[in-house]
Amino acid sequence: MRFSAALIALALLTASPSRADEANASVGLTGLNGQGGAVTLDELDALPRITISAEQHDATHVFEGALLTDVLARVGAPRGKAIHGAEMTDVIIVEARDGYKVALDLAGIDATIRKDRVILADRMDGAPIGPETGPFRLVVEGDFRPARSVRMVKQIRLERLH
Ligand SMILES: Nc1nc2c(c(=O)[nH]1)N[C@H]1C(S)=C(S)[C@@H](COP(=O)(O)O)O[C@H]1N2
Ligand SMILES: [Mo]
Repeated sequence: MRFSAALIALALLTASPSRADEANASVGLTGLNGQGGAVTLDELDALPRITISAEQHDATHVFEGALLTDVLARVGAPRGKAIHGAEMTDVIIVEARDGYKVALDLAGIDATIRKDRVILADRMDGAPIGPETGPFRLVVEGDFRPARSVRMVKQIRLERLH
């Protein structure tokens, strides 16, 4: 009896992460030289905040977060004028908890090269994205179809192709 009550309590806890768990939620980061890092919800909140309107199944949603460029700076990713030559084959692999993966080119997310912005979002329509499809979601401004809008982002890795 006691054991099954404990099991039920455990199941409930697992199904609904507490606020504290969510605040500690993070995305793992890996730089070009394999250096590791992470960004938590609090750290993402402290970066310059960007708002993007994006189509999601015929509805327009407002996503808020930080530039992927600013997030990747935490693991030393090249940006701006530093992106040239060898950096032109640097790719970003964004991986989700369900195994979904999307690759982007580093040059393609840089504000000195392209107008459309790419953010790591933690809020949608004024509220946290939440644990089911978030707490982190990739948003690529200007995309017609949200196939690159990775839900449940778990890890972001940089790699140089050669
Ligand atoms: N983690 C994860 N993110 C994902 C997908 C997925 O299967 N897993 N599908 C993508 C595709 S193909 C689309 S069209 C959109 C759909 O997002 P929505 O369900 O919020 O409308 O999510 C994208 N992000
Ligand atoms: Mo899709």
